[in-house]
Amino acid sequence: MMSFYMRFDIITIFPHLLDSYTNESLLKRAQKNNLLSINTHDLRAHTNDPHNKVDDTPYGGGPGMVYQVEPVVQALEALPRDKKSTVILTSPRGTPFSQKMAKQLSKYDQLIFVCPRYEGIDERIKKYIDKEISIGPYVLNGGEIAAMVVIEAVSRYIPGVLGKEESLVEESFSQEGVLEYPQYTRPETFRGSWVPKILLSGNHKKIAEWRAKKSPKGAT
Ligand code: 6GU
Repeated sequence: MMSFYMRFDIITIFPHLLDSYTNESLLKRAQKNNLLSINTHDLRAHTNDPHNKVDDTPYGGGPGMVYQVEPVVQALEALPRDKKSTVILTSPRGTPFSQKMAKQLSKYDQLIFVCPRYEGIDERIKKYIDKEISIGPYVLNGGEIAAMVVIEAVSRYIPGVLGKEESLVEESFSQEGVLEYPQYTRPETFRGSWVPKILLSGNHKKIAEWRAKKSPKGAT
C-alpha cells in the first residue's frame, strides 16, 4: 500500500539553521521511513545580483531593509510542485497558528514556506503566496523557527510519524492537543512531595474519576 507522503520546503537565507533540529528524533525517523521530507533552499541561489543580494532599502524611505520580490518568486518557481501544495509566508502579521490549522495543513501533499528576515518583504509577493501565518504575538528575527513550529505540529498528523508509544500518549490528549490532567512517574516521593495515593491504588475507575476532576474542563 502506498502511504501518505508529505513534502516540506523552506526558502531562507539560512538553509542550515534548522538542520540539527530536523535530523533528530521523530522528524529524523519520519524522513528515514519516507513519510515526509524537509528541504531547505538557499534564497541567495536565486538572485540575479552579482553579490547575491536579496534585500534593499524601502521605497519612500524609513528604517531597515525589505526583501525583494524577484529572488523569492524565482526560488518558488524553481521548486517541484506536488498536486496539492500551498505557499505560506511566515510573518508576525499573519493569521495566528493553531492546532486546528495544523490539522488542516496536514491534508496537503506539500507545504512551501517563505521565511523573510529583516523588516519584511515587498508587498508584491502577495500574488505568489496562499497563506500568511504567525506563531504568536511577538516578533522574531526571521520566520525559520516559525516554519519549524508549523512543520512539527503538522507532521504529528501524518500517519506513521508518531510511533506506538507517542500515539498512546496522544489518546489522553484533548481535541485541542493539550494534556488535561496532571501526570506523575517514579519516584513515589521526591523531597517530601508525594504522588497522589489514588494513582498507586490500581483502582482504574477511581483513577479515571480523579483525572476527570483534575482536568480543566472537568472531563477527559
Ligand atoms: Cl511567522 N515570523 C516572524 N518574523 N516573527 C513572528 C512570527 C513569524 N510569528 C510570530 N512572530
